[in-house]
Amino acid sequence: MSTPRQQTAHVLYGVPHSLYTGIARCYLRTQGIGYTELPPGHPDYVDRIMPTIRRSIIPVLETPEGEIIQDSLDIIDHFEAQGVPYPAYPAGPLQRVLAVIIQYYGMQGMLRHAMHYRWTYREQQEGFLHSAFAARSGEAQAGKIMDRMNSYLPRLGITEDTIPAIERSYEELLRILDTHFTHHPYLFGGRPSIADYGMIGPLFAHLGRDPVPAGIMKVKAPKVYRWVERMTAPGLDVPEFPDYGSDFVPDDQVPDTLKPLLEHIAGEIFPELTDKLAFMDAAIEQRQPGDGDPVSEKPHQRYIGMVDTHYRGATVQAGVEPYLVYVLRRADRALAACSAAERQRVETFLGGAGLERALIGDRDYSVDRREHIEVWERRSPRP
Ligand SMILES: N[C@@H](CCC(=O)N[C@@H](CS)C(=O)NCC(=O)O)C(=O)O
Repeated sequence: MSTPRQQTAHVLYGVPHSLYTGIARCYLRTQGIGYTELPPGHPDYVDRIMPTIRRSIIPVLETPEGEIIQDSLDIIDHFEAQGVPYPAYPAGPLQRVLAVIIQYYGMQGMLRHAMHYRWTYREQQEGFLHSAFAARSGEAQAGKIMDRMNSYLPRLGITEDTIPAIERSYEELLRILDTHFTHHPYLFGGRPSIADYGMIGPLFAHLGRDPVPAGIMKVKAPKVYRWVERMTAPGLDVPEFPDYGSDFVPDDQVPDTLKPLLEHIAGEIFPELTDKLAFMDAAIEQRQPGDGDPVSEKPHQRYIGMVDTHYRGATVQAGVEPYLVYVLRRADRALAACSAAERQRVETFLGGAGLERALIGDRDYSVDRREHIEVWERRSPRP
């Protein structure tokens, strides 16, 4: 094993075409945190990081003090706890809960769009993808890894039956966001929130970069393309909004142009999310895991099973990832910190937007991360 790097800046292990690395990278750039990006093939990653986190996954952040953090969300939370120039969690409970739900949509729901546009159009963008994968894993391995990625499509619910709906969804999303970003630089106002960081994952690494979907974005939604540039720039990149300021919209209000996005999300994440939660409820009931038990047998296994469900009316099978609980529990925690009156206001809004079932709520389990591994939390379920 090699000894820890003598480093003065943070190291981000990742690659340009990785969805979750993009989330962490945008955050570091926005906050002006110096970092060096190294690929996961680097000896430091292979000899030191991988044995610590017990799987090969990116992004991983290594701090100058030698702390190792895997998970894009945890990397954000690490810096939020220290204080940053542009905090990403809105203080208002409604904005905060909605931001978590939008973040979930970006990090989980939009995997389908990202993977579809990358791999279904493989032939048209083979050279671009090959160059990226060869840079990460070498010429000899690139083709094999690309084939493996390609083979994930069915378990993500990307099939002949769902592809037309996925494309309609992407184009509708672009229309909605293009209107929104005509009026606001970021989703909740003057700086990126966790909602923006969730959405930038797929909208940068795949949809904003791979030739076929990036072309669609540039032609159909130039303001969204500008937001992608804005999110990947250092600090705030807002020449179109010189007087806007860097605050979230005041008084915990929801911008009118964001409401169609919430409708879009509600129309798409159900019944799939409800079905996945029901599957997880049953698995917990049957397996009765203890507090701290890993969510899957091996750390790299992200699914605990497959569920038959629907995506925009089409029948699909989808892998059930306990990680979704890890993301969405943040909404419950925001609500738990509210007064009864605030809670009522948020719940009424969620009910009106058809999003109340996005809360994990009163279940006797949660998902935590301990020693870099996702585990069931049974002790005293949060919130
Ligand atoms: N929840 C993780 C997901 C990270 C993730 O899925 N990373 C992908 C690349 S974008 C990866 O390393 N996959 C390899 C694997 O899981 O074996 C995060 O947010 O950091």
